[in-house]
Amino acid sequence: MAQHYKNLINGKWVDSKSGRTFESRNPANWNEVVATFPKSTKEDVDDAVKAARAAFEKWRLVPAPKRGDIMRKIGDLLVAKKEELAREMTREMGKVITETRGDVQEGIDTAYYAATEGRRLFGNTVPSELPNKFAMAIRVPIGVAGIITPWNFPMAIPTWKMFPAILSGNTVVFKPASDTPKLAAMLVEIMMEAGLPEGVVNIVHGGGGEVGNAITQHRDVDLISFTGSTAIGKQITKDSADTLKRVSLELGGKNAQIVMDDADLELALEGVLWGAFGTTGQRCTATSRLILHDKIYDKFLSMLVDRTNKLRLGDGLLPTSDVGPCVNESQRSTVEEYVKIGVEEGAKLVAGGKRAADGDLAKGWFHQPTIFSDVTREMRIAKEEIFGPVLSVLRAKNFEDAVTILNNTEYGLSSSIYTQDVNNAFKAMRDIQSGITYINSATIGAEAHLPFGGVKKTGNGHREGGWTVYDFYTEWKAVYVDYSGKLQRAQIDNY
Ligand code: UN1
Repeated sequence: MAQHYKNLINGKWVDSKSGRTFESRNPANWNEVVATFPKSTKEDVDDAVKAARAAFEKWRLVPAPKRGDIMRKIGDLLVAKKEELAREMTREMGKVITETRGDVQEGIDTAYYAATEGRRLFGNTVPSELPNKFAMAIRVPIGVAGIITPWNFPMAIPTWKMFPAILSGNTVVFKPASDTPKLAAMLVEIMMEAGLPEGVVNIVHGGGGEVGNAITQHRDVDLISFTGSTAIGKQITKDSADTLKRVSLELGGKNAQIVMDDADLELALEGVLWGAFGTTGQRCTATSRLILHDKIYDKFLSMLVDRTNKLRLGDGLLPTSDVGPCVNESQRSTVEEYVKIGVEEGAKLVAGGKRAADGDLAKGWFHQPTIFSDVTREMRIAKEEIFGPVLSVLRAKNFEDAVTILNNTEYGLSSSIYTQDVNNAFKAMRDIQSGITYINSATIGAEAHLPFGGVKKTGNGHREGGWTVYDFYTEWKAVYVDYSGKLQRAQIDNY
């Protein structure tokens, strides 16, 4: 019998009032049920929001350095359980164990960063224009944060959102992706073990349509942080208009790597293999387009095809696996659909292109790492996010052309250029339209203490990570202290 997890509401583990449940399964072996979870409803969300609201009134008064102490404890527990969490993550969503260890590490880094932020949360003091008057701006917590997260980074992304929210004095209602509920449950268990008071974090499992909507439409939720598709991001923006919530969105991408004719080709090759096929291409930051300078196009493509064909697909827990499965059947179908589209559009299929179902692979949702060459900029496979192991290769005449092709997308999360030319490197930093640019490194590899987020339709201007995320989770309050003992009218008595 598979293990059963419950929701956490006000410090108690409870089933959904609906009595319904759902399963989480292993994408490398669909017969294996990882665990079962409550399929929750709006009513369960109401209970969680009520608990979070009540807890907020106490939590906001706990000194931030004390909140930070709990974050440090969470970090310590994540360190102690890193291997167990990584193995369970591979079992639940498929990416290879070296990568799931990295995902847990990103959570650890975020916890320790939050711990230190407890002793900063800097405000500003500024001179007043009037005598005997003091002026400052301080950060205050906002209230209840609804946190809605995807399955591709089951540890990093929830921690990016929840830890700064909680450190800042807010309380949380957390709805994890229904493909990765176990990792979310394990994370919340750790947060409670570290000593968070009841109601500061609440978890409600279930689907986006039911639980997600109930959170985004809830009158008593003040903040929403969401990572997922652009379509849902737009819907959340509409839903939150009525209640004027503050919303942070992290949406689609169509990231590109440029390889110039002067690049170190071996290095660029390692970069694109990692960027395109790491996490089976299921990262917001994945390399989905490769833009090759005309002069090295043929040579680089043949190096790339050769190495791609050697990548070994398999269960991510096996040391022999380079690439794991797609997360579920529908994700693999999307990949297959785009392969069909690419062929119909006239791109040249030069590697992969099929689902992989030999031997044990038949048990899971495997798809071969796939490359299309001769892709032109108006093709759908050059423009739409696929979120799978499919790479589109385009040809550029020169540096300017390469940057124009790279920018020819409605998204703007990550980007990369391989070049030895320092002038072009600096022009790329200036001219590429994206939230993240790598020079001589792959499109993936964001570090927890820097801003993470994108421009154009990738987001709505907020950033996760580092110091920037604390602007999202706090409200600025201007405070004036007049110690003159008389009415002093600003703008009037002094001019
Ligand atoms: C994501 O794909 O949503 O830079 C997050 C990276 C990781 C985080 C990715 N550190 O690829």
